Amino acid sequence: MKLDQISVMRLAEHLETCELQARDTVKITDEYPAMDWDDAYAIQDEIRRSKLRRGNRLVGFKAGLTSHAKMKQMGVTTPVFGFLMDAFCVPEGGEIAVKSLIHPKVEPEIVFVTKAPLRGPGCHVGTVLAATDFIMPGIEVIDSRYRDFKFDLKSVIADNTSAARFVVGGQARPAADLDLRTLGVVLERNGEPVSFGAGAAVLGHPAAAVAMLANHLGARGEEIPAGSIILSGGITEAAAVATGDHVTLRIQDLGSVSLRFQ
Ligand code: OOG
Ligand code: MG
Repeated sequence: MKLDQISVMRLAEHLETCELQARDTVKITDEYPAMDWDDAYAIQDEIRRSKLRRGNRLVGFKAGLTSHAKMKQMGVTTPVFGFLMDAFCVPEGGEIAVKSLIHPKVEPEIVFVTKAPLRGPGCHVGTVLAATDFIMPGIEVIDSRYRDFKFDLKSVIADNTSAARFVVGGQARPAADLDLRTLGVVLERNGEPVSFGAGAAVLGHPAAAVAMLANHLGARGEEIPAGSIILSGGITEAAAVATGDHVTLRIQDLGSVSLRFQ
């Protein structure tokens, strides 16, 4: 750690205030270029604690920057991990007020729901599939608190990996019934397809992203509890949305899920 506890607390409060007030900020590494990975996750942990203190419930986790499309779009090379609160969850077909966010984008995700705890190190695709209750389609709404969505990895980790809202829906199916690598994915905005992909875009197999997440948490003494929702990462690059937009994600064999922006 390069930052003292006071700076960690101050940065966490700053980023969460930007989130809650829908205001952007410069990336925090501009002010603290020496901060390291542990500092970045310590800031994210502090934001998580603050939300828990306010009565939010932890419902799961997310992996991000797990596909080449996303890594290329954001100019980074390694996955990042964040947390999901009940307050981020939008009902299927629900509405999101664009004004409550800074510059939202949507991305298609394969969602895992666990039935047994997963604790790294040593998790792999097999252990993840064995602990998975079912798979669902999900749309993640990301909203970086950084100006113009420009950041480096440490800044985006501190900012809970741009997590803002998510919706899951469609059909829930056991992982054993599906080949997650070849599942076709279509994201539509206002009835027009905007991006296409397949599950293998996420680290060759989306369960590999969940295994990385479990190993990351395990290294920090945490596990993925049974009953967690896990977003395995955007399959294609994220698409910007504006007031009036309607977004639908269709995943082969898993139906569709949608959201509206007003
Ligand atoms: C970081 C979050 C990335 C994903 O699925 O790749 C993410 C960002 O792009 O702002 O959630
Ligand atoms: Mg995502």
